[in-house]
Amino acid sequence: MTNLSTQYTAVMKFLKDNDDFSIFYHLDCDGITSAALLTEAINRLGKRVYAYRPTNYEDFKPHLDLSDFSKNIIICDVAGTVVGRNISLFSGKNLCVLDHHELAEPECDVYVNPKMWGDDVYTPCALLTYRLLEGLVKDLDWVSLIGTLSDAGGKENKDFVFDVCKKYGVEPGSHEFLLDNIFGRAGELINNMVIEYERHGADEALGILLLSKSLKELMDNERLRSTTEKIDKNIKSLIVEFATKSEKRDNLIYFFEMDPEKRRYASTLSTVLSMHGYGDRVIVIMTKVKNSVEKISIRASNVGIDLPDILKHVFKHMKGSGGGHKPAAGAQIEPNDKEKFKKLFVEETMVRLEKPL
Ligand SMILES: [Mn+2]
Repeated sequence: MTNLSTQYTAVMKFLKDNDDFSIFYHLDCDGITSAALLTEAINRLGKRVYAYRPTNYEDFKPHLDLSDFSKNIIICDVAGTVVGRNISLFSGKNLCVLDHHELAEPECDVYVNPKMWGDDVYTPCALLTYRLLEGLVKDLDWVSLIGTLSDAGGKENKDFVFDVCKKYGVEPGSHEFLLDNIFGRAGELINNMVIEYERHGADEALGILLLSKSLKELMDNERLRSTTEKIDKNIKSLIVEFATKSEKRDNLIYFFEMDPEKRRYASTLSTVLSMHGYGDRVIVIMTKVKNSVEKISIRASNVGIDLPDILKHVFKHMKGSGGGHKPAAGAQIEPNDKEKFKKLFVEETMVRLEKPL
């Protein structure tokens, strides 16, 4: 039978039998904290990690060159299905995959996913890694909690959140996902590094995390603080710009054309807007990303509409593509079709409103 303890044995064997490791981690706070926990565990076994690779799912393509990486690769927080589809990339390597997404069985040396033993509780990779390697990194519960909260794992893992908060004398807060505490804020600081400096920022955040001996030291880090201040300043001015320049239709839909230079803030901006005053509105942020592509990001958190369905109907009448989830979706059109898109999007939304305004 497969369970946490059989997989612990398998991971420990992988770590003890081998010597040089490269860690591939997902480019977000859950991936970064997972990589930090793994690194500490490896170091405490008297071994080293020689290379890191922050990854997007899109990276796992045939052109990904692995020749510069160690023979032993650990991948964390990337869906096993994505690894499995691209398994030939890793031929000749020893591979260990730690994952919390859907169950897959990529042909690798070690695969760990709680769903293997029927555990369907939402368990971010930082919590999985911690539970797996607790014997080696017990004191790093605070690192695991930062990753767990950042990946929206607070709601389903309240006991863990409350235990760690109690240990550090922290009030867990009252947010649905228990994000309104210092651990949640630490996750924001780390994710901000990725927003501002992308792949390089992820590596830098991992380095800062590994050098921080405590949560306080992490929170006091000058680089993390100044990056967050920079982003906050930019978001604040974008909110003002949104309020004055967005184009309002039917008191419901707000179209906003964003400066391509600020594109990396689009997702944060729409989240902040939907939390502050625009929660029951539809926010449509449009950015020209190439001469031929206009990218559109749409949020409708509390409106009762199905965005992918609306987009499907819009694209029956014009060129473009889109999809996503009911309250959050994305689309791509040609820049010349902006007005056409706006008109169709308003029409298709208004006929599908489930509740009258
Ligand atoms: Mn992730």
